[in-house]
Amino acid sequence: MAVDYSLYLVTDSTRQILGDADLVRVVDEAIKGGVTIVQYRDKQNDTRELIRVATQLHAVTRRHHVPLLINDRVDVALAVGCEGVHIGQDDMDLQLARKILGDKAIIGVTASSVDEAVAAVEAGADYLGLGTVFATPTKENTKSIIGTAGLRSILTSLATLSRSVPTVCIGGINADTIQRVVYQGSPKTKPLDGVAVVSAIVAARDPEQAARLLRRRLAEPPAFA
Ligand code: TZP
Ligand code: MG
Repeated sequence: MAVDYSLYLVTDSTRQILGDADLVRVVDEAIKGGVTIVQYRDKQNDTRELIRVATQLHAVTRRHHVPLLINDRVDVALAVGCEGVHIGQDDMDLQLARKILGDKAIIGVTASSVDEAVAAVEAGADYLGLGTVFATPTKENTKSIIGTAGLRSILTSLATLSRSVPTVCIGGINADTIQRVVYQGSPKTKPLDGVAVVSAIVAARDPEQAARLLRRRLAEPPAFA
């Protein structure tokens, strides 16, 4: 079944971003507002807690027929039986993750350069997360800020490959910046398949409305040009 990457929610469990809100509820509301895929990203909790929260999130995402992926942790994805994982350059090797999770799993890879993106496609990634586009307080130890120019050069290189892989971008994307990353204006550019956000939804007072606004911006013609 084709995966809809158009509005990709990445979670954050830190109180700076989540505030007093309950993560499971945030995810439920965000999906009601138009989120199409969810990645549970939690760098703090221990394994037992990760599995507990992921199981709760999976109950919600399944109800809405939206895929749930786990950041970094192939073991947690396997334990929970969710749809896949998202791995970075320092995480488990893609082929090993594939061996563990099987062909049906969705395996996404973060890429910050043309070389990383091409290698991930060749290794069999199901989609790529491209970034960090704009500097963001949500991810402080970001290795590389690629900007819209970096994003464009990766997309242009990917367009020359024989295998086409969906792409989403991440980093500093919100209602104000979303159109700048989506409409990059080059006919040679492979269009993005989606945008990934953390704080634009997780930190919002009303995650459902925040997701709706992002969807509206995705559907509107660009406000600049
Ligand atoms: N990877 C690159 S940037 C980032 C991740 C997980 C965080 C993006 O957070 P925000 O709040 O959408 O800028
Ligand atoms: Mg990682």
